[in-house]
Amino acid sequence: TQRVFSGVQPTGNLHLGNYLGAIVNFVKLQETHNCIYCVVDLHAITVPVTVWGGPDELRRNTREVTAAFIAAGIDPQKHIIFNQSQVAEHAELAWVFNCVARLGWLNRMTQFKEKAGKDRENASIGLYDYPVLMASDILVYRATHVPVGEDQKQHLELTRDIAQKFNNDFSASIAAQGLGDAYFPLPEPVITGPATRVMSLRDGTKKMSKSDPSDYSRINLTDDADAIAQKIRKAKTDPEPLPTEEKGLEPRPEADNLVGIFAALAGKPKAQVLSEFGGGQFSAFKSNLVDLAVEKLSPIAGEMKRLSADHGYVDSVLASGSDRARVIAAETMTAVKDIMGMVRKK
Ligand code: AQP
Repeated sequence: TQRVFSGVQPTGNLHLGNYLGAIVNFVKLQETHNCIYCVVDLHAITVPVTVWGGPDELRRNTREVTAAFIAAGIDPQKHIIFNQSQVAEHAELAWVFNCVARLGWLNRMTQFKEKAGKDRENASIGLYDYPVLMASDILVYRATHVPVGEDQKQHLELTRDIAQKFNNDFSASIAAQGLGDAYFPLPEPVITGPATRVMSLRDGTKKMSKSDPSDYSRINLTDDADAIAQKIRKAKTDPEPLPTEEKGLEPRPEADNLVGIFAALAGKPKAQVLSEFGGGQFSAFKSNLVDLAVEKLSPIAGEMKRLSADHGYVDSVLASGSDRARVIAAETMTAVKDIMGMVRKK
């Protein structure tokens, strides 16, 4: 059976990159798969508390991401929406995987290098271990498909390496338990669509990011129509007209980004967007993009606002999702303990 898992951190400023790179695909996959979508609060706390904001912010942001999932169209009754800290098995399996993953593998992770920056001695151990916790998020549900943005590709490869090493190290025991040749699947990243890596509106070479100090660098999912319009109008471009062919976007990161955003919001390929707007000026293209973005994003912003204020409802979605997630996760932990030879009450 195919199962989808993915997560989003409750670290504030949920933006168009999170939406087009990940959440849009979460919504699509629920038509064909059983899906588990997680607000990864244990991941959020890997950065300094001054950055994740402390308890009030964490509560607010957890409810906001949950609201975004529902507002974007994920059905919390058919699928599971929950927050990571309510299912203890994520952290438990992460410990086991800490003993499977190799230091050399983690030393290659580029996100750690970027997020730790120059002051690496001062980074939390959790930040370093982030990809191992992510592997356990996915594998505790034995998920087969993981919709993510391009930036998470390397972490998915590590997840597969961990799954494979566990399967190899314990292959005899897995077989002896009657679990076949391999216990964990090797999960596939689902990185699709014209906007798998949305770039900053101020600099086409930088990823659109929650932590960029300039609010003009990103479109937040909570932005109103005026904010969306202003940010798109001010978005950096070059002076040339839009190219007529996709090839022409290659040396022009800002143009490529805006065309990719348009294509993703309109649900058409970039080539089709260029066949409409190629040869024209950015001003005309941008005003069409404003209309499209407002049409697609305003209803989500409105619904997010309404839902994130309704703590009773949002918290009950998370509680019910956690209860359902925990059943699956507990089965996996039991099997892992049996496979590894950890004695338990039967
Ligand atoms: N710019 C992006 N384009 C496409 N996809 C993106 N994702 C993030 N940024 C982009 C995808 O969104 C999902 C949730 O990501 P996260 O909660 O881990 O957020 P993040 O990657 O920490 O977000 P930022 O904005 O990049 O935060 P900072 O500023 O802390 O670095 C993931 O699937 C991710 O790929």
